[in-house]
Amino acid sequence: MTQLSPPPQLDGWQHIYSGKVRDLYVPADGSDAQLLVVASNRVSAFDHVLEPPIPGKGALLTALSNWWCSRIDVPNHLAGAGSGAPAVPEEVADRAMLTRRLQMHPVECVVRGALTGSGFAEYRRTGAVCGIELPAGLEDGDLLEAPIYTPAYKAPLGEHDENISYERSVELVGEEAAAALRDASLRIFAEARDLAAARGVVLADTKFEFGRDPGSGELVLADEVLTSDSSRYWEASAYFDASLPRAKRLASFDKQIVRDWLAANWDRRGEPPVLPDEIVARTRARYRELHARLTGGA
Ligand code: Q0Q
Repeated sequence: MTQLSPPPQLDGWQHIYSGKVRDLYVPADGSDAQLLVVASNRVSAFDHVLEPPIPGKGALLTALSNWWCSRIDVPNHLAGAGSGAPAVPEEVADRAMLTRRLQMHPVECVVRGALTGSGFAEYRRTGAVCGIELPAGLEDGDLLEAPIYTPAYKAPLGEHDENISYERSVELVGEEAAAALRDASLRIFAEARDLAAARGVVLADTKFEFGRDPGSGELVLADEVLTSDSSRYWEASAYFDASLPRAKRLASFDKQIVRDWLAANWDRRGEPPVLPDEIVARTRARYRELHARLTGGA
């Protein structure tokens, strides 16, 4: 595994955890009502964090998540100024989310409007995804007749998340919460898909995470919302151009450029090679384009 560089010390905050691409802090004064989630510029693929970072990635994904939160009609975890939390340090202000601290549900709420990636792989093996039987003959990237909810169990640190059936999610979080997670996920997905479509972008799939407000018990949307790290977006003009080869139709607004380059230049043994400047620049441009397309450049 690539060694992670130590996360920055932030005035007023204490670092508690680092994922592959984000760092998590709590108020240094010991209060537990808020969290600071800081998106880094790191990029990961095939379970490795790569070098070098992608300049601007953390800020672009944070801006995109904030933008979606402002457009989607569901309670979210973002905490305004005046929440009583320490100030957000200036050096991370454009890539930090100040949030209320929730009790997180251990279920990743994946919604698929199209069949690709791990969902397509499972379908090819079994004809179903997370226990949902699908019609025969679907090909990689095909839109589904209606989006499907395909939850995954959030495995403990270092283990892989595991696709689960809806029934298994009921065992994990209870009947009422499981239904609420599913219904909210499908509703938000439909709202976001329609908004993206109006801007020439296909939202293929996404992963939501929800928590419970410890005070009110309300279900709250958490984590990054509809970013290109948590979602697959395709260019609609290419997707619907049947004359293009499938790989071009599914050209995505995420780290696919990085994945393709690594797949062609690394045997997946040992440490991955350093990304060339050109791959970094193209990946960066792709993140910027998605942000501009969806938000109108705001
Ligand atoms: C929470 N994470 C993510 C993570 C590694 C972030 C726990 N509002 C919240 C949130 C959020 N967001 C979390 N917990 C309680 N309340 C988010 C997945 C993982 C680094 C940063 N883990």
